[in-house]
Amino acid sequence: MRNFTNVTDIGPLDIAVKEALEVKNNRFGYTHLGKNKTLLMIFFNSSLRTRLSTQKAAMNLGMNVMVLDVNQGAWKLETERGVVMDGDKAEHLLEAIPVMGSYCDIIGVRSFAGLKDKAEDYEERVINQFIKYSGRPVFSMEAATRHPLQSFADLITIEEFKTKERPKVVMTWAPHPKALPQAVPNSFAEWMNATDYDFVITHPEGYELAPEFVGKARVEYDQRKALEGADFVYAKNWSAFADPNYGKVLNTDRAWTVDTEKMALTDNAFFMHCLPVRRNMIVTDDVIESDRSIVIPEAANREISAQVVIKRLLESL
Ligand code: AN0
Ligand code: CP
Repeated sequence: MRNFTNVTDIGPLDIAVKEALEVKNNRFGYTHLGKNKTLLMIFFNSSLRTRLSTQKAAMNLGMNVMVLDVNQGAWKLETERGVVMDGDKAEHLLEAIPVMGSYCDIIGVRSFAGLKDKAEDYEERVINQFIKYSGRPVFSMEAATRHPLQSFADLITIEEFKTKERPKVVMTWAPHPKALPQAVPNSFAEWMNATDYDFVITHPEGYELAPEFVGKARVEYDQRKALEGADFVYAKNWSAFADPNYGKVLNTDRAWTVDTEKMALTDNAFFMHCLPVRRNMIVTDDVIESDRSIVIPEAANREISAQVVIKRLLESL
């Protein structure tokens, strides 16, 4: 694997999940792969899980790890070519990327959607520039339109907890006070559509995701109807995708919050969320603390998804 930005990069999902479960049982069995190799993790945005789980995964593989928070201590970076750089940005990404590439063997990048310019976000300009100019394998730690390490961890988690061959998985929009990217729901949909699960998306009118991510999923605007018989409830907020409201918060209606009454409509479903989660906006205390909440094992699997991805990148160096 040369780069990892979406579901197709990982190949057949049954093989990837099998490898993940193997790695989970033998985390330190591959330290030879990372010896004298350096991972550089670059963050344009905040992170708790991605930062720690990816660093841990790389350390499990015997790698050295460097972390750069671009907005804390580095020069402010210009990303657009052709700009007269007479403002507050001291360095251009086009120099910074090959320089960063020269100090490492693999690069992880977190760069969220700006939610202002849909074309710029959906062309994945930032991570694509890393792929083009770094000379190194690059993996996404959440880019503008996808969060594949999260989706891979979600898939591993569902495979571990499912009791039916073909579970019903419902991704539900839930309210949040601030505008969030579509990366997590886009990516989750992309990965679920690559399985044979019964996959349903529910959200209020106006929150339709890009058709290429919705794919073959069923879209049900009635949240209660969507939740009927669900085996997994995957809650997430996202801002509007459709024009003219791209990146906007259209409502914060707590009628969409996942609570005990909604969970009672399901087939005793497990509750999932990528975290960080705002309690009593996205999900009530009762549901996230219930014995059907698997948000902690889900987060723990971020170490495993990252380890499989970095392992495969190391194997292809
Ligand atoms: C981010 C998002 O929704 O994309 C990261 C989630 C993993 N969430 C927030 O910014 C709260
Ligand atoms: N789920 C996730 O990616 O969390 P962080 O934003 O804390 O990395």
